[in-house]
Amino acid sequence: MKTIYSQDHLLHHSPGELLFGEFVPAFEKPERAELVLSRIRQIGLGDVSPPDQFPLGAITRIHDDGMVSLLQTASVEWERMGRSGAAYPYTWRSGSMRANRVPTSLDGRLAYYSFDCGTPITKTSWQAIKSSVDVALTGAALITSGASAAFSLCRPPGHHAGADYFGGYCFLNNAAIATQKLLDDGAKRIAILDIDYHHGNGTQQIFYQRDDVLFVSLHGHPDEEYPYLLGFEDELGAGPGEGFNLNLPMRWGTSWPEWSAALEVGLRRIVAYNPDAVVVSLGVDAYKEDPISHFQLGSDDFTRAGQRIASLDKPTLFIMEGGYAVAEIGINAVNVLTGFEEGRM
Ligand code: OKP
Ligand code: ZN
Repeated sequence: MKTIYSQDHLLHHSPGELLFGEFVPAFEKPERAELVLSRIRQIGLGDVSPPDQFPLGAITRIHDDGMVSLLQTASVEWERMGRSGAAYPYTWRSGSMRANRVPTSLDGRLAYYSFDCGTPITKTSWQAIKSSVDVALTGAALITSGASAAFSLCRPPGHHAGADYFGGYCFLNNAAIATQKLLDDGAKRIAILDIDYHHGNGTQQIFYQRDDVLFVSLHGHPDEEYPYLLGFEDELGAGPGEGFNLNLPMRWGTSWPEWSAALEVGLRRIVAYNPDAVVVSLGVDAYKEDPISHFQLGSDDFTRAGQRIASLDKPTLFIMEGGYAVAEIGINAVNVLTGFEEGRM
């Protein structure tokens, strides 16, 4: 399988995040993608190519214009105010605050368009954010031109980013943008299977009212796990999208038997939907040694997961999301891909 990768991801390097009251080094760091890339080369998964560049219109199909321009200018505005370091939001809008007017100040717009404190914008972040989208879109173009599978080695990740908010280390929703591109290029129905440990709240929100995208997510139960406010099983979609959202939340400590049973439920739902292609939000933070997660999957379980995803027998675009056990991130991510290839034979 072909991999799409850009070294521009190195231009986003978070100075750190606030975690349970302490400012700690960022878990989402550049070596993550470098280690996945070196594992791909080590086992000879296939060609690694750079992305093509796509117009901003592919992004604004999904995201609010004001948020996209904030991501581009925040660090310059931040510096102009005499501040150093990266642009961090300081407050957030919550349900009872007015949201019918976008603030004009920088801090106001950061409050309006973000939802957590772990997603700072540095001077060079935009170039990395844009390249991550291009990596996803180039993978989508491969699928449209007939590839049976492709791996978009995206960084920064995307599945927490909604139409008008960023957070959770995610700025733009790579999987959603790629999905929309597949539809715009002729697909009728796309299924997104999100196996990252965290709920893909952004992807869910973007497609919640639509029936041309089925969203299926396996994740830590929001009673216990980030992002806490979304990912419950009673979120089924709305309007024309009713019945096209499936959340499979699981408790801390979940290991392969229960996780794979949920995967089978998700796969059956996807089979019934009969999509033209499948987009996999590929996070490997369900791994037992992950420093911020609480599932118990082993490295071989990722191979098994890939094999089972192959049974769908659909063109499949893998998009890199999370995974913070850096020592094993290459093995775990690439195991999904090699498992998939084995399952296809
Ligand atoms: C991203 B992905 C707040 C940090 C809270 C965020 C976890 C984001 C996971 N300072 N943790 O789904 O792997
Ligand atoms: Zn995650």
